[in-house]
Amino acid sequence: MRNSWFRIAAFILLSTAPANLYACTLVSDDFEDGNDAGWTRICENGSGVDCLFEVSGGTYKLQQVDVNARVWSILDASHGACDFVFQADFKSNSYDKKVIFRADPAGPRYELNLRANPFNDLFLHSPIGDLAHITGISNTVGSWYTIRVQVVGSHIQVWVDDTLKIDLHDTTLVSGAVGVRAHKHGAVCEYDNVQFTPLGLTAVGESSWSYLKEIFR
Ligand SMILES: [Ca+2]
Repeated sequence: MRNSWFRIAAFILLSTAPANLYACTLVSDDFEDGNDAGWTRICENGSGVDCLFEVSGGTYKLQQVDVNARVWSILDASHGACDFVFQADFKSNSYDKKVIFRADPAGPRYELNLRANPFNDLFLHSPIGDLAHITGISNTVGSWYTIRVQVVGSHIQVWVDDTLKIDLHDTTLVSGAVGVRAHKHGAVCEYDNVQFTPLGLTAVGESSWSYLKEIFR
């Protein structure tokens, strides 16, 4: 009987595993190859000329050219419902610096915005409103900062330069891609050293697969 329950549990695990196992893969991009292959450019509320995407000098640059356009780009390999760590370096010639996660190309997404002096704050937006507003994070226009997001189920944690700034739970969005997003008309937001690491079953490793395969013997 005990073995039967193990088989049932393993069957459930394997039945639900593929979305997590194959939808997400480990990706890093330092843009030294001069292109944004592996990314999907999105110019919401605009046509191609209303948003600017450019890889030059080893960084990824996005600009909202038209006042009504929303410019963002999502990392193709991060599609799907998975837990992950997403890290990027970013800077802007204005005060807004954004990354997004659990993003649907149709629009809904979480957005993180690290705003430079005089604001010196960090916002976490969801489609239904602001989830967090952290003040006192000193940062300046034109300087690089590192932002890291870890999402496990409903648990969202955000670090700025290795300091934990946001730690909360939210269930508004349960899946979607990670990405970068320029904000503020005319401003250029610049990205580098993007790393996406899926967590969960993919990160557990071969030992767990050996265990599951052993159950089915
Ligand atoms: Ca680079």
